[in-house]
Amino acid sequence: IVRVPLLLLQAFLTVLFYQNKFEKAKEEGDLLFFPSTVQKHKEGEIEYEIRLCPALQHKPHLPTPHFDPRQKNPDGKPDPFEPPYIENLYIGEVKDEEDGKEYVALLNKYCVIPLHFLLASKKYESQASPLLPPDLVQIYLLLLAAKKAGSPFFAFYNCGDRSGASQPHKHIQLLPLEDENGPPSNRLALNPRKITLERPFSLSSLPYANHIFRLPLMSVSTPIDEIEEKLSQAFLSLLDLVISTVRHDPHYPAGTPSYNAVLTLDHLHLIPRAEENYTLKETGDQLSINAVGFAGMLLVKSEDELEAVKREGVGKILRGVGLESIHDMQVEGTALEA
Ligand code: B4P
Repeated sequence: IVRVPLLLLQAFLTVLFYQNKFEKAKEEGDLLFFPSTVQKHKEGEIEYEIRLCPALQHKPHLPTPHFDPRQKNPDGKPDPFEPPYIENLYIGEVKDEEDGKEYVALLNKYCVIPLHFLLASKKYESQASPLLPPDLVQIYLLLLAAKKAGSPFFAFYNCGDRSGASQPHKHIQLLPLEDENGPPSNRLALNPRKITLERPFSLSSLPYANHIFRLPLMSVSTPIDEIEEKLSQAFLSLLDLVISTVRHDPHYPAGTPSYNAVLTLDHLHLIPRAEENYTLKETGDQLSINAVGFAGMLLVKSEDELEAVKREGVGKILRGVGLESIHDMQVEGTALEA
């Protein structure tokens, strides 16, 4: 079987392809690069990363769009993930072998970490709709291909109007990893090694509701059907727990819940979201938190914001935009506590 994501990724990760593409897109103004610095910040068992990116202060703020799963392009704004694509951002396309569903891979226009790219559905789908089996398979194949190419990535999906998403057209994002054990929350999830496979669990050391599934070891030679079955089972069991969690919050608005998904080759994480933004007590600044925040990587735009975040505590901020931990609520069906 020709696994297209492998070929796509190999081409993308070729230094020459990437550097040429990246530099050309930057030079011609199609890609905006925002330099940043990173600090580690330990709270309890987790070492968060806080990225300071002052240049983002000049990025135009996109208002939260309307997320209507039934309506295409609900705000009537130009859709950056519809063809014709900006040639300088276009990486290539992949097609799911079973389902025939097509995706386009694009460089992230607003780039904080080089190599950040997106996988968008070719036909319009709503960002409020869940990840479907072909979505999960294609992302996982890309993660496998990236690891094989020696440049590991993780993937994330901001689902719904409280998830930190700014575009209504379905897109999954992929970021390169500095640590092969994944972003901070994944490294924490790897710790409880005694956890049995094929059951969701939560990390009780994190102060917000989180639902995690440890994935079996799969490789580029694992049959696609098997990858699809394992990932779909993981996603559905976690989505059930997200729904149970939001049902326990009497103030949660009716309709589809918002959540963040983080996918590595080890785990799928789903985090239910109550709010998009957190208002810092000290400065009054609003922080927009997306799935990258729940992967354990926060983004701030000034030194003052950075200091305020450290004083307020990243855990408290994430709890402020997430939900109460499931452990405090005795939700039926919740599995292991790590
Ligand atoms: P969404 O799911 O809609 O929203 P987002 O990632 O939160 O991005 P947002 O646009 O709100 O970015 P923010 O200022 O908070 O994703 C939309 C994606 O499409 C984004 O990646 C966006 O850049 C991209 N995009 C928009 N128009 C595009 C176009 N025409 N062509 C291609 N891509 C387009 O944050 C700025 C950036 O930093 C975002 O990419 C964000 O994902 C990233 N980021 C957040 N936290 C980070 C962290 N801790 N470390 C590094 N990067 C981080």
